[in-house]
Amino acid sequence: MRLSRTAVLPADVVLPKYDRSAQKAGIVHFGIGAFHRAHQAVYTDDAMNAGDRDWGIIGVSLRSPTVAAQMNPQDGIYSVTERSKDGDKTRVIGAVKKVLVAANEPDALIAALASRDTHIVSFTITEKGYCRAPDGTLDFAQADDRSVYAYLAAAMQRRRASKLGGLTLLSCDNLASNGAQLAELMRAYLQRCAPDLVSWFEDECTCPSTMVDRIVPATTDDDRQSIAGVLGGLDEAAVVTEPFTQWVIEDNFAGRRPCWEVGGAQFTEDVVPFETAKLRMLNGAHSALAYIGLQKGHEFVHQAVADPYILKLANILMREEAATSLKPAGEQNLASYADALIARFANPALNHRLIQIAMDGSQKIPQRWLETLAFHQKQGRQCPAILEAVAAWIIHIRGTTHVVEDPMRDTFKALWETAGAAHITSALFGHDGQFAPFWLASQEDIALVNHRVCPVGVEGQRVI
Ligand code: CS2
Repeated sequence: MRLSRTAVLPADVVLPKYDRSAQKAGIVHFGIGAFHRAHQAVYTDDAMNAGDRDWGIIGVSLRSPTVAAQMNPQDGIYSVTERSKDGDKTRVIGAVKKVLVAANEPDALIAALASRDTHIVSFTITEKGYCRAPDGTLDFAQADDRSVYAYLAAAMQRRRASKLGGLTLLSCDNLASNGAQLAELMRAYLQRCAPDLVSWFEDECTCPSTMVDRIVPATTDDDRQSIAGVLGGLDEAAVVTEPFTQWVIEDNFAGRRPCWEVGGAQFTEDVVPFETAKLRMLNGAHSALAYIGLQKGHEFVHQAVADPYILKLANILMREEAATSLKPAGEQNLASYADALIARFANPALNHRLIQIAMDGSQKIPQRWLETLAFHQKQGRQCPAILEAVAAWIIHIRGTTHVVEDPMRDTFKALWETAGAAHITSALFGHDGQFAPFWLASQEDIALVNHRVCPVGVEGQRVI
């Protein structure tokens, strides 16, 4: 049996409480991976369970047909399993109506974006999906007619022509001020490719910033098998996650929005303090665990934090380096936040692969580490824990210990070949280095990182 609208499920599995087929699609979501299915789609399901209507989600994959093949034969239905030491809790989510593959069905996608029923377009397209150049501006070489910007521009054209209202563009990716960045990038795209739409976009659309948080490891075949045991049938689109979930959203919508607060979402004037704390503490520690943990032979996050040396380093990174670079909002307590993060990382039931977090480091480290380093540098302070993580990342991107998945992989390979271990740190973070716009390392920082990247061998020679 395969999970679908007509599948008969065991009585103890929690199901949607609304008539799915009667719901219009109010949301188009780009990047319908495991994270969205375990996060926003659950909040949307909660809202519809509570009686809010017409917030069905049309999921979009830009190119890959994988998720469409997993979800469409199941009528968009899938399960979320929360996993902790107390056991598993599985629930079926009905919010997703269908999945479109943009590259194969551009007209259907543009029609969905331009529909009068659609109010919100949301995104979990990962850091690289925004097509940014290293300096953060829109890179037109990447932002082609198969990027989100092109589909959005085509839909805006139609909405304006049919005198429909604007859209709320809701970025749910781990970028600093994600809404403001999206607004800036969208504006840059329109200025070049559809200048007559710029003022319509500015007047009619909004781009709230959000902080999203839930740890969602990639689903494995073992997960799918164990969940099939619970459901009595196969769920190809199953997701596994932790019990914790958080969503802080800037309250700035162009039109209607679901009552996501029933599932615990917080609406606020200013998301920045939550977003920066999450990026620098949670994600900053995550990336450090990933590169240092992999180097020390660990596979999962819970194994890395069980290593006393790495645990100590993660605590220093979060409490002494990241937290002290932040301006917390009144209700934020960064010390208890760090305690809660360590407990979440240690969840023994969640097999979160370090290699999954190690992916796309070039897109992640600016907001996770480099902003913290730059902050402390201005006060004349060094951050030894982050610098150790930087060294582990530099070793990782050489590609000799693990496969590197990163849009800058070829650049890194070439840099390693020309600079060698002795000069790679300055090639990345010294004057004219790729990452110098975010953080220009001092001679002392370079020496400290170099010491790890290029240790001194027994004969006093640098080992390269
Ligand atoms: C992780 C995040 O893969 C990664 O880079 O740091 O996906 C992290 O699990 C989420 O941001 C948690 O909310």
